[in-house]
Order: sequence, then C-alpha cells, then structure tokens
Amino acid sequence: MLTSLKRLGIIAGFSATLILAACGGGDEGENKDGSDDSSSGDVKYGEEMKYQITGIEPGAGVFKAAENAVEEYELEGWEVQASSSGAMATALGEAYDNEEPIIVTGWSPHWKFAKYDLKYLEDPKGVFGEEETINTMVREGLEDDMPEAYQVLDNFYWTPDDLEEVMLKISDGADPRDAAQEWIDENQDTVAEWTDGVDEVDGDKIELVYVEWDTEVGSTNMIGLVLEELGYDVTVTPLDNAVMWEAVATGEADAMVAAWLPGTHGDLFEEYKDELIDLGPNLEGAKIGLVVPAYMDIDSIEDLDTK
Ligand code: PBE
Repeated sequence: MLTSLKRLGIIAGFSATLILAACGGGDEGENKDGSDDSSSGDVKYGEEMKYQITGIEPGAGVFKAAENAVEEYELEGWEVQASSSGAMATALGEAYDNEEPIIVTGWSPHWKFAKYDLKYLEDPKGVFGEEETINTMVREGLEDDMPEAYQVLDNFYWTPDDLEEVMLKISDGADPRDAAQEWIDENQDTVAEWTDGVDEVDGDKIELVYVEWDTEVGSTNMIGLVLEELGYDVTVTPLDNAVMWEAVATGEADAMVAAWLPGTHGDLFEEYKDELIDLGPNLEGAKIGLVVPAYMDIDSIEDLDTK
C-alpha cells in the first residue's frame, strides 16, 4: 500500500514541475497562416498547448481512455500528461483565470462544472463510452460477518447533485470529514432511508478503500461517517486504482463505493468480478471525457490539430 501511495506522490510532484515549465514558455508560434491543414478547426490549439492533454493519475480509467482517444483519433504528436487529480484541477483553474486553452481528462459529477464554464469535447467514436454508474463493491463474506454494514452499503444511493454538494464544500476548503458531516446533517431523511431498520453495532472494525479522486473523497468520507454513526470503527484508506480493486477482491479491505462501470473500470471489473460482490449503483449519470473551457473555439476531439 505504502509503495503505491509514494508512487502517486512522486508522479504528482513531477507533473507539477512539468506544468510550471509549460506555463513559463513564451508565446512563439502564434502567427501561423494556413501552413497546416490537418485540422478542420481554425485555431491551432495543439501548438498553443504543446500537444499536451492534462491528465490525472495514470491508473485512472479516464487516463487510459484519453490515451486510447489519442490513438483512435490519430492525434499525431499529442500526449496525455500524467499528473494527479489535484494538480489537474490547479492547472485548469490557472488556465481558466488567464483564458488560456487547456484540455483535461474530466469527469462528472465534479465541482469544476459549478465553478467554471466548461464543456465536454464531442467524442463521435465513443472512446469514452456513454453515461456510467458508480457501483458499490464489497468483499465476499461481508454479508455474514457484518450484516448491518452490508445492509447500509446495499441501500446507499444518492444523486450526482448530492455528491456535487459535498465536493463543492471540499473544493471550497472544508475538511472532507466536515463536508461529509455537514451533508449528512442537512440530509437526514436520505440517510435515514439507508439505515432504516439496521441495528447499531459496538465498535466493529470496517475498512473502506478509495482513490483520491474528488468524487471518491466525497462519497467515501460520507458513507464512512454514516457507518461510524451506526457504531462502526471505520478506516478509510486511499490507494491506487488497481490496488483498491485488488484489496476488496482479496478481502484485505471490506468495501469500496468507487467502481465506475461499465466503461471506466471495465477491465478491472472483468478481472475481479468473480471474487467480489457487486451491490449495484450508488449513483447514476456519471460521465468521463475530455473537458475544455467553454471559451475555447472547438467542440469535438476530431477537430484537434495534429503535429
Ligand atoms: N475518475 C473518477 C476515475 C473514476 C472516478 C473518473 C477520475 C477514473 O477515471 O478511473
């Protein structure tokens, strides 16, 4: 666990340097008059952005999908830059404030759509898939060992708006636990539906695993607190994506609420589906794709200019 966490830290630090280096570049190459007809759009964003898509953790499904998109759309010379979710959000915010072009590997629900005016680039080849669900996965045997937690996890279901409320509080600076507690306090009726008829327990230990993506920080802290209120001694452990799946499949961890299906984590689900219990969607209407500021004069991945 520690090694994968460290690796993430190193990648995040490294990419922050890259992003700074990229921002420091001059604005040469601005005046190009019809020298390249590889794009149907007028604006040569590729040149301006040094043919870089600002990615997140390389273990994320959206990162792999973006790399597939570079191949499928034959985006010669383009690269998806490894980064972290936090560094991606910072880069997006800085570009947005300066009205500079940027393409990020994005997903919904996410607070960035409430803070900035953004759009998904159209994906006519369907590389990023359709609408997705976020599912809850638990280890085999959890139902017998901890029927109360199993019941709550099985009942857990909320909307993209609910999750976005928690994410917005966190992006505004709230501690994730405080943000989750506030949401719980404000949504007692919803929480009561998940815990309806479920007996309290006396300090039983349960471990939830997640990845430090904004969506999962919000959802995992929230459901962790609900289980705490029921009397559980809850540990929430951040991991790399593949390690998170493996931890639940092997029974090292008890549950996760972070399975994006059918596309984003489809490969991991295929690998582990016989070893874990899928409790179905805790949220519907999720989505991944390439996201740009609305002020950019481009609508489709197909229209990106290549090298
Ligand atoms: N995400 C957020 C994840 C799933 C949740 C879209 C960054 C991913 O791409 O794997």
